Amino acid sequence: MDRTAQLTARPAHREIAYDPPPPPGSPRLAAARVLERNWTGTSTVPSRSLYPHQWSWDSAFIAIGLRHLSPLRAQTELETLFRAQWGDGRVPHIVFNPSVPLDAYFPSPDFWRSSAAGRTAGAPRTVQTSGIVQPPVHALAVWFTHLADPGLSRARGFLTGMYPKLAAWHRYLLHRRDLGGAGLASVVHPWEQGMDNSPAWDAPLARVVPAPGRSFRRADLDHGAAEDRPTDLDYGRYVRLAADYRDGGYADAPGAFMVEDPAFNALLIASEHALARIAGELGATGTARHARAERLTAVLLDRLWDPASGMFLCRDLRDGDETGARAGSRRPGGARRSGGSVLGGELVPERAVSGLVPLMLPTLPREIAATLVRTLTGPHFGLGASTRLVPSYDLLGESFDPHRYWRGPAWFNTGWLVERGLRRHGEPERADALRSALVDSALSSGFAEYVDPYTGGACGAAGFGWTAALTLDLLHAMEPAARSATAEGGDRP
Ligand code: 9WN
Repeated sequence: MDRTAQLTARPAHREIAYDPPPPPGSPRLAAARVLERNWTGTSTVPSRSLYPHQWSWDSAFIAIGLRHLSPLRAQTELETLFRAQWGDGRVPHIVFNPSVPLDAYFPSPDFWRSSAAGRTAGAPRTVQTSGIVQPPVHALAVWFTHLADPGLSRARGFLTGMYPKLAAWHRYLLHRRDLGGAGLASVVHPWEQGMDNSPAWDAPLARVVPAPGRSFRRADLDHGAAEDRPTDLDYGRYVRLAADYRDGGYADAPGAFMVEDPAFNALLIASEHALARIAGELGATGTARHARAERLTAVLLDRLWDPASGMFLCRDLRDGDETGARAGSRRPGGARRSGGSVLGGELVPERAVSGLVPLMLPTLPREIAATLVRTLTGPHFGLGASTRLVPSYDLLGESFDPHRYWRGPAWFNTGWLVERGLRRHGEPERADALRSALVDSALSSGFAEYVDPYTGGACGAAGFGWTAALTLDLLHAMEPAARSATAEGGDRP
């Protein structure tokens, strides 16, 4: 597509011109077809059936792949998401498509009631969203998308438009969500961390009194096998937590569930490095942001590193806090430490893939990176030994299940993050092997949402957005021209 046409093009339903067009029958074409099917005109749904709206971290991963096909669409994807940003800076985890029937996904817009319940927090009036967030992969995605076509990006003012929005997003997380007082962002719902049903949530969730089953209807079971999805009891707890948050006006006061998670914070740190790069590109200095990212890396180590497990763990801020043990007790302004003290909580003794994601961080001490690689390739995760992929949970853990949501299967976004980490920390052969395994299983599974870590068998939704997009990114990196390019060191200080 010529440059003028790209600049003036309005994204239209299924009207896509790829430059260069993928050859027929190629893996690239197969992935492009998934992204084409899932494109709505302004953004990409994770899955036409199971997830028919725009999801926050999905869109970031999708843009990272889409940029290789259409930098304009990748920019549009991210701009659409940030048009739904709230006044307090939060980026909602779902942006609802008003033309999708209410019963297609639960919880639907009439559950979240964002524009009314979120008014004080600055929820937009014209678009309906959820009120919780997802991991902040966005600055990284914006930076990578810019690098795919800097000329187009500059001509459209892409970075100039996105920078203040990204800065407000990070500010929200680093201030309003620093519920523990140590500097890390906390999640207040398992859906916020994106690995919804991880065994790491079992103990913190056990304190939550579930909403009665008759008070809601799950839509996910219309599309997914019940034995692969979270249980009804877990869903009742998810609903209770979200309803309490909503009924408190989405105010970020301490509540029944408050967890500092390693992947969520590692992505925030990597994105802070990317934001520093974006600032530099816009003529400002990114030094302060790089320095903050380095400080946060040190806090992450201090708060979440567990030498005995050889990896990072989640910190449950409510553990040992009797006053927080009453489910649903959200005490605005209350439980937050007095006098600026730090909430202790306890590490959750469950090995989940979240604890390996910080391997992507550039300023991780050498011995920590080496330990993470040992854990990844040891018996608990088995990479290169019992599996070619990265399981979402400890292969030896009591709760391991190769098919159930985030309790064992391999996901493509976490695999992609770990692949980057291996490459960054001097493990190119392991990274190459993981990359090949990710591409092979994405293709053979029909771009499944996730796969059995042992067999690569497809699970969840087929034609899944980030699986296709990240496959494109990995395929691109395998091309000789990309291998020699250095452009992407965007999250390096
Ligand atoms: C709740 C959309 C999302 C992903 C999450 C994944 C799943 C939703 C659900 O689907 O979560 O947000 O209904 O289970 O766990 O990571 O963003 O693909």
